[in-house]
Amino acid sequence: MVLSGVIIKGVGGLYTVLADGECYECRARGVFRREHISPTVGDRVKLALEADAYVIDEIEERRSLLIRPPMANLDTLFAIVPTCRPAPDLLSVDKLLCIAEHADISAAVIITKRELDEDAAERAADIYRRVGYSVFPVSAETGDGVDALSRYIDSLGGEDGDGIIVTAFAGASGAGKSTLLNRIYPDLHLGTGALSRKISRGKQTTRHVELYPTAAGSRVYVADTPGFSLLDFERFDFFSCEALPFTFPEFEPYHGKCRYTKCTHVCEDGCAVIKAVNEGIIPRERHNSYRALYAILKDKRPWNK
Ligand SMILES: Nc1nc2c(ncn2[C@@H]2O[C@H](COP(=O)(O)OP(=O)(O)OP(=O)(O)O)[C@@H](O)[C@H]2O)c(=O)[nH]1
Ligand SMILES: [Mg+2]
Ligand SMILES: [Zn+2]
Repeated sequence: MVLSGVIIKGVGGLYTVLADGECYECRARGVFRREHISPTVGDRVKLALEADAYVIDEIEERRSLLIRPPMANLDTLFAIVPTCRPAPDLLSVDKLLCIAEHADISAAVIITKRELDEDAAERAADIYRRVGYSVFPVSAETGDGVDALSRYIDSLGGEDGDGIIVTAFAGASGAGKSTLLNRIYPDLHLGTGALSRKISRGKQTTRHVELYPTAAGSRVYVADTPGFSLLDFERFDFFSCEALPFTFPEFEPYHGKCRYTKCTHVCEDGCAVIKAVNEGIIPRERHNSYRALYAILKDKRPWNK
């Protein structure tokens, strides 16, 4: 008998697969390891019975695969940005959004801990609203903004349809991903961490990716994921610097409008993107991230990926 399901958790070579509403703990066939394919949370898989135990027998072709957070077939990525404590690192947020855009994954932005500084939360929210993302400033402490976010997550399930919708909370360690998930879904009881007092950074409390159901009967699942640390920052899913401008949705209206056809939009005269930045249409913070990411990608070679 063959079962079809989705990997919702994988730790140490042991996978939890949700199939027909039941969870199966299983291992993967050795052939995947030999072929250097890692079964990943979000993978659609087929299970086969082998000597009384189910094993992952087949992994369906992936629509997308992210390295960080390690997830397959994401439908929506929530980029989690703290208002402060730790200070928001917009470059890594923008990098995450670019990777999602490049992989054709829809994205939304959540600004956490807004009660710590409402003005700063609004400023951060404004940047991403101007880009065109759905933005949710929230406080897990006071509950402000949490209902609107919860309704948005519910709405991702649509009216009907089958199969599960895979979403994830991703962002810096200590940004408040697990705390917020607990606030929205009190049954989860996820572990959360205090910030290191000395460096005001998260201490990587969440250690593995796991997908959780959002509500009884809902198709929408949301993953809590381990936060990034500064060390991870250099790792970048590889794509060329030529592809980078197309991962900034707010550059869209300006493609083909620069003086030079090969304009990189970094510093050229007659660049339509830079003009839009100077006119206050494109947020300057975003263009700063663009330039920094462009520099990283330009130096990147396939072999030092
Ligand atoms: N003031 C305030 N603190 C918050 C809020 N949300 C989370 N925190 C605190 O931020 C710290 C980190 O929260 P976590 O939920 O563990 O952060 P995380 O993003 O899951 O971190 P990792 O699992 O390491 O990636 C904890 O001390 C939380 O209590 C909030 O809305 N307001
Ligand atoms: Mg966590
Ligand atoms: Zn240009």
